[in-house]
Amino acid sequence: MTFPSTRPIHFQNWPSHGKKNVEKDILCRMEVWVITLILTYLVTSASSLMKTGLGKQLEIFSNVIITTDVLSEVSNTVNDVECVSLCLKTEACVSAFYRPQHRRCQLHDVLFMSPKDGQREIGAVYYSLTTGTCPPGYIHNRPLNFCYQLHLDKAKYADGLADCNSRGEHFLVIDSPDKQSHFVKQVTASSDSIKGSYYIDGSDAATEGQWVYHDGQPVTYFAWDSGFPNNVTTNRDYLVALKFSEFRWQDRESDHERCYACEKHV
Ligand SMILES: [Ca+2]
Repeated sequence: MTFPSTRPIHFQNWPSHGKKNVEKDILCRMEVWVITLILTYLVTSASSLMKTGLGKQLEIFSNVIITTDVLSEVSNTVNDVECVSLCLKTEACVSAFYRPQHRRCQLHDVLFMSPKDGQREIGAVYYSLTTGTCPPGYIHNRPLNFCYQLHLDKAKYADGLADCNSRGEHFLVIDSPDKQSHFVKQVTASSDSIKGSYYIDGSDAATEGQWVYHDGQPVTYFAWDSGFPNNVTTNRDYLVALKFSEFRWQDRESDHERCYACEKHV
């Protein structure tokens, strides 16, 4: 799934240093000095934010608020720029709602994908955090440092993988219990993403029973569903996180159309 309409926070709209004339009156001098200090602070803050990441507004969520999977809420937030900055400073934060009516910033550790899951709230805006090489619409789990995107348009294994490869990506590697827990939380956070099973990285097509990642390295962590793998048909050689098993893994065929997750190198 991609977000068709996004727009960045416009830091360039911030006021610039305009007063160059030295005022005769000492009060005016102080005023200029104070304004300069404030502007310097604001520009420095914006610059540091732009160096490390920023937010993209997901306009399909405009005037919508979702109150599940809340990491934290911060009151007396001045604007959406400050809200995105707070998200950036909070390592587990992936996305943020800014609620101007309440001057509140709401941080989340998942990226929501279904605006219909929310409630209507005039003025609410939603931002996906963008960090370095992890673009908007992707999920950057900074504590575990991996970046990926869920694709809800179902495809056969080869077609989904080709789509990932077209961007220099591969199917999502889930090589630890923490990654599996995060993946399940992300997938189940939205009513659209929970509807499908997902192809993830890992296959034993080359040698039955020897599971390897896309780069040939052996798979060392498995989140098998009970009774799996069973290889009941000869081509059950691909890892699938199954929706009916709380996204535990099964060995499955490659010819079924499923959702898939692509991981981008960070
Ligand atoms: Ca197999």
